[in-house]
This record gives sequence, C-alpha cells and structure tokens, in this order.
Amino acid sequence: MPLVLLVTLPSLLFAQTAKIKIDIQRTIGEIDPKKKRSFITIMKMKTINIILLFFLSIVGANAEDGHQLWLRNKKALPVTVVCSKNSPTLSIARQELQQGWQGKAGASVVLTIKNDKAIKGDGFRLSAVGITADTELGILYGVYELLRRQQTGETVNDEIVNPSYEIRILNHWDNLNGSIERGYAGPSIFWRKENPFVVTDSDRVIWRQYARANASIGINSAVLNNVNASQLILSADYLTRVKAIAEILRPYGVKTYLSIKFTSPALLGGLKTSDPMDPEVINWWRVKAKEIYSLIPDFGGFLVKASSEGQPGPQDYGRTHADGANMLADALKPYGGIIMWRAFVYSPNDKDRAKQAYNEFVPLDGKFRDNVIIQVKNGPIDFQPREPFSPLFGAMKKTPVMPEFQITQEYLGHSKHLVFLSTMWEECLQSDTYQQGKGSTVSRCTDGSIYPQKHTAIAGVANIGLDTNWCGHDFAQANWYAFGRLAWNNQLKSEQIAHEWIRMTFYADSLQSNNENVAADWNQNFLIPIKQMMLDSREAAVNYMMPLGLHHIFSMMQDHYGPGPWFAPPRMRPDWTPPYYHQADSNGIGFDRTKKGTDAVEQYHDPLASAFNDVSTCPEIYLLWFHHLAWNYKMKSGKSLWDEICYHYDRGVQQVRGFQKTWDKVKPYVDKERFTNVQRKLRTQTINAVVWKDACLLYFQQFSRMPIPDDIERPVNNLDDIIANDMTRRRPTN
Ligand code: GCV
Repeated sequence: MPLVLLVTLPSLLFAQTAKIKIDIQRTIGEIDPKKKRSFITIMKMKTINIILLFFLSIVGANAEDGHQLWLRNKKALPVTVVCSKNSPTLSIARQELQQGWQGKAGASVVLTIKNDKAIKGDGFRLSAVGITADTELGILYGVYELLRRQQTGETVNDEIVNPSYEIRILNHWDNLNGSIERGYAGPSIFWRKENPFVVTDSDRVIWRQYARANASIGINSAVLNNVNASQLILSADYLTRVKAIAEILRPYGVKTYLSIKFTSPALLGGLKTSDPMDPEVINWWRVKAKEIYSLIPDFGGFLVKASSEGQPGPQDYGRTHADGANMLADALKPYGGIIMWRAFVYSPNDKDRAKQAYNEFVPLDGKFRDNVIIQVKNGPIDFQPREPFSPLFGAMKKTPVMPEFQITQEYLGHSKHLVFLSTMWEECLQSDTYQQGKGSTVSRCTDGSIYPQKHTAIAGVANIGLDTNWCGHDFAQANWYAFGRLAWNNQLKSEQIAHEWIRMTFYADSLQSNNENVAADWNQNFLIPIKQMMLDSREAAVNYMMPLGLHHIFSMMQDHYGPGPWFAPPRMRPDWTPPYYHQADSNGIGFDRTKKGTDAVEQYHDPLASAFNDVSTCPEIYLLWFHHLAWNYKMKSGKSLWDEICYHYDRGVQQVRGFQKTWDKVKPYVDKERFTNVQRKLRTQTINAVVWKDACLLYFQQFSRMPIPDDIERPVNNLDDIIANDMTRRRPTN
C-alpha cells in the first residue's frame, strides 16, 4: 500500500467515524423514539462496515503473486512437536507444524509411527493431540490434514483417515525441450532446451516447492515427461537429471515415474526391432530397468502410450496391448515397479471412436500381469467439457483400471477461462456403472472396493508450468488442489473442496484475528459468492461451448480453444473434424449411438444401456451424445430442441457475465494482483463465450433454419468473420 494512503487513511477513517457519530446524535434527536433503536443499529453497522473496509483495504493491498498456492505463510502460534524418530520426511513434518500451527498456543503434538490394522497405506490416525501412522509419509499427510483443518475451521475428532487410492499421480506432458503439450502456464519445471543437464539452485527450489504442494494434498507420484515420449528420456544424461529430481521429491513422498517410447530398444539401443517378444528386446528392457533402479531405487514405473495416435506400440509387431504391457511389467517386477498402460486408442476406420477402447481392451481382461494398471480417460472420447463415463470402468473384472483426469484445460478454455473441474470429476467418480449392481460407481470400480486389486491408482494431467502462479490462471490452482483431494478421498464433495481451497488461498493472514465480524463478513461477501461461482463454472462452460451432449466441436484441432463446428479441411481424417461428432444436417443434430446407430449404448450395463438408448429416458445432458434428433424435437421443457440449444448457449454467456459481477464485487477482499489478473481473464472468457454462442448458433442455424428465440441476445459476430479470424487472435492477451 502506498505510504501516503497508510498515513491518510486512518485520519480519513477517524473523520468519517466522528461524522457518523455526530449524524447519529443529531438525527436521533429528531426521529420517532420507537425507531431510535433500529436506527442506532443501522448507524453502528455503517461504522463497522467502514472499519472493515479500511481493514480490508490494507489486507487487499498485500502483494500476492499466487506462487504460494494454498500454502500461504501464516502467523504460526507456538507448538511443541514430540517425535522420537528423525528423518528428512519427519523433519519436514515437524517444520510444517512449527511454521503453520493455528491450534491452541503452546500445545503439544505427538507424532507416533506404529502399526495399526485400521490404517491403510499412507493413512493415519488423527486426534487433537497427535498423529499416528504406519509410515513416515503417513505422519506427513496427517500433519497437512491437521493444519488444513485448523485453517479451515474443521473439527479434529479422533479418527482414521485412509486414502482412496494407493497411487495418486500427476502426469506431466512435458517435453524434453521444455515445452509442454497442452500446457498453458509457461515452460516445464523439469526440462529445458538450454543447458539441459545442469541442475541449478533454482531448479532445486522449484522442485521442492512442487513436491511440498503435492504432499500437502496427498499426491504421491509424478510422471515427469510427456506420454508422447522421446526415447532420449532413457539415455544416461536424462536419467541423471531424473535422479536429481527424484532426490528432491523423495522426502515429500512423491515417487518418480517416466513415460517411455515403445520403440526405445531400436531408437536408443540400436536393436533391429522393438518387438516385445524378441529376446534381445526383452533383455534390453531388463538391463534398462536395472540401470534406472540403480540410480533411483524407489522408481515408480512406466506410463505407456502405445499403438495410439501414431505412437508406436505392440500392434506394429502383430502383438497385443497385453503382450507389450506384460513384457515391460516383467522387466520392472523385480524392483516393485508398475506399468500404467493407457487405453486411449482409436483409429480413423472405426465408425464410432467412442467404442474403440472398450472393444480393444475388454477381450484382454485378465491377460495382464498384476503390476499393470490400465489408465482410462474419464470419458470415451477425450476430456470433453462433458462426456458420459467411459464404459471401460464398468467392464474389466480381472484387470485394475485407473481413471485419468485432465487438470490442464485443453478443452476448457486453457488457462484463460475460470472453470473449476472438481464438479466434472465428481460427476464421473459418482457415476454408477452397475457393474456389480446398483452402487458400482466409477470410484468404487477403481479403488478396489468391488474387485480386489493389487494396485489402485488415479492420474491427473498436470496444469503446472514455470509461471509465477504455477497454473496460468489463479483459479486453475484450484484444479490441481481438487485433483489431489479427490485422489485422496474419492467421495469428497466439490463444495467442500472449493470451500477449503478458497479459505486457504484467499483468507489473508491479517484477517486471522478473533474478530467475529471480520470473519463473518468475509464468509458472507467473499467465500459464499466465490464458492458458488466456482461450483457453477463447469456447467457454464458446457453451456457456452457444447451443451446437451454435443462434443468435440472445437476449431483448429491442434488448439482446442475456440469453436469450429464447421472445421473439416479436405483429406483430414473424419474423426478429427467436428462434423463427425455433431452430425448436423437439415434433419437434425447429434450422434446416433443407440442400437439403431453405432450401438455404443451396448457397452454400458443395464439399466443404463436401456436408459441411454431410449430418447425419453436418456438424461438431457447426454442427449446429443447418444441421439440424432430433429431440430423441432420436443424437449422436457416443452421447447423445441433448437430453442433449447439456443437457451443453453445464452445461459452460458449470462453465467460468465454473472461471474464478472461476482468478482468485481469482491474487490475489497482480494489483493490487487490477483484481483486484476482474474478480472482480465473473466473479460476474455466473456468475449469468448459470446463468440462460442454466436458461432455455434449461426452455424447450426444454417441447418435448422429456425429463428433464434426473441428474448435471446442477438449475435454480435458474423459467422464468416469468426471462421476467418480464429479466436486466438480475437482474445486480448493476458
Ligand atoms: C499427449 C489428446 C490431446 C493430445 C494428447 C492425447 C493423449 O489427443 O490433444 O495432445 O497427447 O490426447 O492423451 O495422449
């Protein structure tokens, strides 16, 4: 805050308060005595508000660049930490308690490592006086939980807290030259083009901060490089750098994994083939595994994108996914390593891309080694704003399947749009597959509750880069946070996650007084509206991008940012063009995946298969995913399908405008930097939402030939202009 304001504000405040006092005295003499009491109350409130505003203006003036994420420095109270052991992890635990204690001043916390049958894996027993766990990492997670509860005002009862998944992993799509595929927050924190093998102090600082942030939300693993992998990652120089990274991540419990290229034996090792059945290839991987584990004894394993989107794989040698995965699994087995084999496969020849992963993988159920997990994207296509869950989650009985969520907003406005993804992941995790009858949710099918699984895991494609605030958008940090929290507890509600994140990210140190008015005011005027904005934000994006089950109608298939339902360059493979997905023509719109169409519904268990198949029971959120319907099809609301589409696009625009208003109102409660950054991004988002609406309505109107309902804002863009100038150029830079 400028010095001049610091000096003048108190005197202004004093003058204003004194004036109010005089006003009160003057006025109450003149008014009806019955009204005096309420009048005095109002005037007192006015005084309190002014004091609060003054207070908040000081708070708001603190510089915040977002780098501290949800771990912002707090004024810690004194605490005594009792722990009979010592280790790098335990000293982090101790230090975190001492630097962040918000409980009773002078309290003692006892950290105890001892076996307890009720505690699983990284879990712990929490009480007001201490934490017990089987492992040091359990202690560390318990410490973060305790501090979080203190900060968010949650109670601490005597309870066991166990994680839902054994492996809670971030996938970094970071290339070895420092760029990030689908990254919108600057270059990689792990790799760079210049001096790639020099490990600097600032590398170590950022890796440590990264590890701490992950540990604080329970993330315990990271794949350091892109699934579109270079064979070079397995070369000696890169492995030495991986070792350096692993050493920093280790005390925080973050295990290192790598993505590998299936043809590394040929490309890096100089072998004639990379056929997984070839003895030399098998041996090459064994030797490589030995080399890796000699450098990184706790190395986690490999993530593999094979026979997918042009990446080489076992099918190039006439082998199956199981042949490829098992060969690698055998190489890592002696060291306890794991193979995460991705099921993201589709070919241009298939009539329906949504069916392919299931068709390829279900026949292989039971054929994988027990250290292989199949990694499945939440939906059957590709991280769209809304998809039904992938039917593979309800299909495999003898092979563990792990969900892959996308934290980076490839299809949700990059780091320009405010979209809280927790609600989308919650929707997926809570979807019922009916695999073992009612209640077989995706969460239960993947966390070992339904079938015993040797390993359980969940992955999130990271949104992290070298940007000061890590994620590009201040609110995109909430998605990293939410992924960690859901990976730890897949039954959490987005409302709670948003609440925690806002409380930890925005509640300023200087607000941490015992003044109830300050806290109540902050809750009422900041926490509640901002939480609501976050909870509504994903649905808003669905509304202005692709409502009612529409999907993959983006422009420039390499960019996936703006609208492009028209995009179909000659000779492009059809499943890389939006018309393949929306199927709009003069008869109607939508992809017919019913029994009369591609029969994708058949990949779901009943009663879902029948519900999706029947237009009258298909949830409207998935309507055009499963059905091709006439433009005048009558919706449940009584409106025609065309009108309903129009109203959804319009609602999306209005929702984002509402977010702008919400944000502008909370200005006194936010530091200037973050306020301005978010305000600018919301402006961009609104401009973009209008373009999405205009583009889609004007394009589809060519087929529907129906008017845009009167009460909806008229388009402000012309379709030919939008097509000619893609949105990347029309959005302001921020
Ligand atoms: C890493 C989509 C993305 C690609 C990504 C791929 C995948 O197609 O556009 O960038 O590649 O998914 O998940 O492998």
